[in-house]
Amino acid sequence: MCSPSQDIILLFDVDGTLTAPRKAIEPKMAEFMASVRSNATCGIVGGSDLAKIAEQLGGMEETLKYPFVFAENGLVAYHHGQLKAKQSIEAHMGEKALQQFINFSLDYMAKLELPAKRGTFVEFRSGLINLCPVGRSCSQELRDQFAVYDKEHKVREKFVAALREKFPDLGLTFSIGGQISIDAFPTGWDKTYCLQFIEKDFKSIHFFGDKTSPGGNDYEIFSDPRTIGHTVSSPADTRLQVSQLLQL
Ligand code: M1P
Repeated sequence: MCSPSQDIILLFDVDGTLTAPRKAIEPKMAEFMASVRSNATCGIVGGSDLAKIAEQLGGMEETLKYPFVFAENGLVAYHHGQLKAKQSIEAHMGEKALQQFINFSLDYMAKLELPAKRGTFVEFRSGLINLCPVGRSCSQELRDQFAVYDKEHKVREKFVAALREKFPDLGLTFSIGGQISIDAFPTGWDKTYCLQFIEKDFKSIHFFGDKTSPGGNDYEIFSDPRTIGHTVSSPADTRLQVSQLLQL
């Protein structure tokens, strides 16, 4: 095995880039990524927490084979399996503002009529708050159903508009990154947050993601001047574009 080049680093989003949304990585893709890791330094930049990223990437051991794992956009950052930094939205916002925000969100979601609702409408993470109108404990079938319903009825877009109107001064950014939820986090705590951990050590930083248009959770890092952004349409497309880049 040759050692990976230290000149470039390849950063990968998870959902829609390495895996289908919220699904586990396919064996063929996992095998491909192992060969990519032996040719270039690689990192993962996901909106989810580490446990969920690991669930999708074949377990914790497999996930920590990536030298850099940036969970929650890098607000929880690992280098060679060691926790390097962790941000707290709780400390940043303070209890009062947090409760106003959570109470408003729960009230807004309580008034929504949807094809189905389950549980866990607010998931509090270290660096962000995830709001989920259908409830995170929904089945895969209800997840897919909500995604279709949301495309037509713009449930999340309207929710974000209401949040922006209600809380213009909280300094929060809202991102519709996945299929069923909204991530809310302090402005600047998007995926570009992770770049501070690597920008001095690599000549070029390539980023591969599928939600690279404005409003998508890959947009900021994709368009950041410190990265070379690649828009992919699926894990198969990621394979193709990475193979071309590294001439594998
Ligand atoms: O793709 C990243 C997103 O994945 C999940 O989104 P959803 O459950 O809506 O499909 C969440 O973990 C979200 O926080 C994350 O940004």
